[in-house]
Amino acid sequence: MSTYFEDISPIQFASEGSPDGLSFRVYDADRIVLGKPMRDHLRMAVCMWHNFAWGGHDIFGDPAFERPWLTGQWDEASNAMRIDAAFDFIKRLGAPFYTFHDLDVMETPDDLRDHASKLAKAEDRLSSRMEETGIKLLWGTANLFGHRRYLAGAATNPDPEIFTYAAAQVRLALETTHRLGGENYVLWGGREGYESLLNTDMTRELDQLGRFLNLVAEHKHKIGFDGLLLIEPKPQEPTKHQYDYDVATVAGFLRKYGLENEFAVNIETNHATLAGHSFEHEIASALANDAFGSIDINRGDPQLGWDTDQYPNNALDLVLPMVLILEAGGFTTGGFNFDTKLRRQSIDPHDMFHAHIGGMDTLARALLLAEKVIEDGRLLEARDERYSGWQTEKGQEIMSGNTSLQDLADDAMERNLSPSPASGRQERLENLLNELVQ
Ligand code: XLS
Ligand code: NI
Ligand code: NI
Repeated sequence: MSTYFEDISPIQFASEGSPDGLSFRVYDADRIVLGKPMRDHLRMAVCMWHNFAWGGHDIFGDPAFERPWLTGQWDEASNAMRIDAAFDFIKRLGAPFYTFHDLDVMETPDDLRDHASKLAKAEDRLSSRMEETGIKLLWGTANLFGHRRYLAGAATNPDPEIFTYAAAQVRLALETTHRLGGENYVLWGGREGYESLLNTDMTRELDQLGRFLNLVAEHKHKIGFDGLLLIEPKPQEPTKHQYDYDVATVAGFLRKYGLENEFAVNIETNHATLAGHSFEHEIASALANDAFGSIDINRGDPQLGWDTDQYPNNALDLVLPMVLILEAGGFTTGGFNFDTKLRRQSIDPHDMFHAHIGGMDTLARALLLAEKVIEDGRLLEARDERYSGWQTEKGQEIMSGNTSLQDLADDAMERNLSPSPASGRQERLENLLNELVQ
């Protein structure tokens, strides 16, 4: 087993905190909230890529993190060290799940057959570490964007041979995820998008993506994987126009290609921001489209227009999202994945703990505040009250589909209807929310 984190004791809940900051002040896994332990509400996962595969390089600078497994070589020894260190970290942290891309956990492959055998080797190691630690897999995915073969996309590539290669890679990643007991499989649209219409046939590319996702759904059923298939919307980056722009775009796309019952969405907080939406808007949009699946809980920076993948640290921002999720019955197979990375100057092993502890406490605090809002009931009642007209016989008749436009028009004429507007009371409700989260 890894020794990299050995001076860090398992992180415990201590409401008063501890001088070194290495304890949870709010996240108390077994604490019951609205009838369920916090652990089961939040279903938190640590991602392999930013924490264990990324070396802290950026577009201007070299890797900044000196981890024993970041040797510059993705060989057998460094890969084994990486997987062991990850499980050691997650165990000490006390998060129940992890997430990975195929290429985060395996040695660099020479070709496709080599990819298959190296992934199988990685699977053995992951499987042993999972058994020893009890840590489970929230979702797996395939990296279809890093290698230069995917410069012009994977499923949306102009070359069917690259589409075929991507199909092979997804088959392997999906089957690996299935055998490891993964609860979901994610497809983030990597480089499925375009830079310029001078060289892009958008209609064709969307048809290719629809075809690809249909193939993935067929295969899921063929192998008996009963987790959710999730698409992760993002508006731009790496391409200028990503096809999976936001939840609404994905929902429309899924319907066009007959996939609305096969895929749900994995919503990332900062992807919502980049799309010009609030996070809660994207959640509400997924719920409205029966497509709510899972969440990547990394946030952006209000001044920066790219994916900074920061740890959540403001519980107030997350109260409304949490209320929406709880009202909808919570996660089924989804959870909160920390698709987060450290700031480049946070080079100590402790920093990775502080970052996740802060993120987990923030989610726990948001959960407790959401519980208050729900138990108080006034906010949700006020919202329902706004629509109370629709509970009347008249309202229900309109929605039942048994009235025509002419019926409504005749009725309105007959009664010479002159309804008056009602206040939306937004400021009153903002004050009420502030009162509740004191
Ligand atoms: C990139 C995405 C990515 C996915 C997994 O912006 O967030 O990290 O979550 O491929
Ligand atoms: Ni993500
Ligand atoms: Ni992202």
